[in-house]
Amino acid sequence: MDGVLLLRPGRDPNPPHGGTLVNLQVSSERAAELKAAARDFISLDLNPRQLCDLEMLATGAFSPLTGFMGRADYEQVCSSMRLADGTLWPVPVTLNVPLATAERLAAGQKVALRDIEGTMIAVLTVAEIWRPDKVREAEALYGTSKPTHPEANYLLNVAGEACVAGTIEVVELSARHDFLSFRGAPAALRAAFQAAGTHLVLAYQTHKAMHRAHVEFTRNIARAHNAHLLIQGVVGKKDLGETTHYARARALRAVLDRYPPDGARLNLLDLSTRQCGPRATLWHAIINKNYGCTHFVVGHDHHDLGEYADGAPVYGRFQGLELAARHEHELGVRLVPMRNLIYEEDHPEHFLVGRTSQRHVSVPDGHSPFGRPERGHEIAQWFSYPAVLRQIVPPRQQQGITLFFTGLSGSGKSTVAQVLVAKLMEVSSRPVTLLDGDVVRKHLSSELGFSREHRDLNILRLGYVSSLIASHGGIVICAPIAPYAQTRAQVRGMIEQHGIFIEVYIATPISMCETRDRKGLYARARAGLIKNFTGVSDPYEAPTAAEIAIDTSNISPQQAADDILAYLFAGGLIEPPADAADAGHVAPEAQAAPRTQRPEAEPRPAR
Ligand code: PPS
Repeated sequence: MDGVLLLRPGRDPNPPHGGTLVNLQVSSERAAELKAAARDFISLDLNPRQLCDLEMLATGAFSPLTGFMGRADYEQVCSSMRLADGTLWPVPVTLNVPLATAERLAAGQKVALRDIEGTMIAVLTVAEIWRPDKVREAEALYGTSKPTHPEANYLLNVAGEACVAGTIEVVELSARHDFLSFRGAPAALRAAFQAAGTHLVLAYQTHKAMHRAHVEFTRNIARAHNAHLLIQGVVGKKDLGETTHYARARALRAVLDRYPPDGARLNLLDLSTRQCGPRATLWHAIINKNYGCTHFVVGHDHHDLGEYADGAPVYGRFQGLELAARHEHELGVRLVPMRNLIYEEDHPEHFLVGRTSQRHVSVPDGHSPFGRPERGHEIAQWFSYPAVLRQIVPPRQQQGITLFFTGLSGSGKSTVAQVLVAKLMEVSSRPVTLLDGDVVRKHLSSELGFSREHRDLNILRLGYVSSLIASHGGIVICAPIAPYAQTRAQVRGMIEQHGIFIEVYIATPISMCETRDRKGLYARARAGLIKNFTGVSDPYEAPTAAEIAIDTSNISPQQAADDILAYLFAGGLIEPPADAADAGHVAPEAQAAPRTQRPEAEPRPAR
């Protein structure tokens, strides 16, 4: 690690991995030729991960790879972190497809690789179709083949069973519309460094925001090495409509003025990381080398996953650094280990290495000792910058909220939801969307019936629409029966990535629902005229840990809506208007403690 690299100013001080920067993009004439011929090609729609990989291959960020791997490279990479020709390369980059797709392909055939919108990105001329040993790959890469590791789970349960390899001709890279000034391909960045006479470049790669300690560390270490800093913000593998990366990119952009003029540059990296701990460290060092970096910052838990649910660490501390350090000479990149930093009250602007203090900041981890900033814990100003926090922790009142009602037919879901919409509109100017069960079935799920499969599909559609609204800071009220606990949990998972999820169990007993029977459905169900009727001839799994539970047997819909409103006020999720009580906008009881099960609503990162 401390070995000195021989860098000769004037020449290329750090050639790409394998010696040549790969460029798979073809001339405009060839692109036109391929587009014209594409009508007869079989198409493969790539998922977000595959699109990221293709872009990295296309621009040379994965040099010396010139395409998705064939079996020979794959096997060597799994067993010894080397390509078949012996070049150091730790991570398989394969194009996995379902067996049924592989069976339609043959060597020599041309395949159109398309993005989510159907645009042809590249043409692959098939050379090899082969089957990977996914269990062996998972063990080699992740140290486990258990699905508790999310990447092992993806590999074993989502990725296709066959792989396709061959020559790739890139016709047109996926269009980008955001942060264009922070998106440079390796060749462009190399040229920019060369034009500026920058021979030493220190890469700091992160998929999180940078706080004061990260900035202090990188600024000092870049100065100590007399190097320019390249902040590589990983924003790859996002789903359509996903907005998290905007907040992350804005947060990274917000620290740029903390560096000397021309001392640091931000680049957004569409890399689909693999969370493979030690191998990821080595891989990222290679990728950054391809971007022209001579130095690479490595944390003790570089791109780690933390712990499994039982508390066992996924990877050992420092393993990545140790692995990369063993190959440092061959890599030709100087590794710069991160250190834990100290905050000293006497020096509020500085984090000094190697001293003791109560306020100890673990830089690689980067989270506040007071809790994860993304979770909305109060953050001390010494930990981060207001401009950064504004991006990743917006005020609770601006975070998207989904109120997910569940309950039997006739329990009062729709009525309470309608009253709640009216009350929310009275007190807040935030947009409120009501997705009632009946209405959703009419417009979104008109072809669905009431089998378990169809009910689940219906609820997942509802969850998807809600997650989109929540990701833009809206308030959504859903009011389906949603009888299955597992499906409700799945929807919670989808939405909590984007905002706050509050389950509202309308716990009115079936006897009361049946007495009301406004639609006459229970009578018909009892008479056997409606099959699979929830509560009568189909199950309803009552929530056991809903944030709010309300039995409408003995309270009015207005009181029920006030209870929910009170929950939102108590959690600081909605700001009560200053004049609310005086002007009679909010019933006085709505300002009192709500009759709820879990009064503490957990704030979520906003996007
Ligand atoms: S689910 O299970 O969440 O997909 O159901 P949901 O979309 O909320 O639709 C429930 C409304 O459909 C009417 N309906 C039935 N409900 C339950 N079981 C059966 N078999 C059934 N057939 C029709 C009923 O009017 C429900 O509306 P609400 O407002 O709940 O009474």
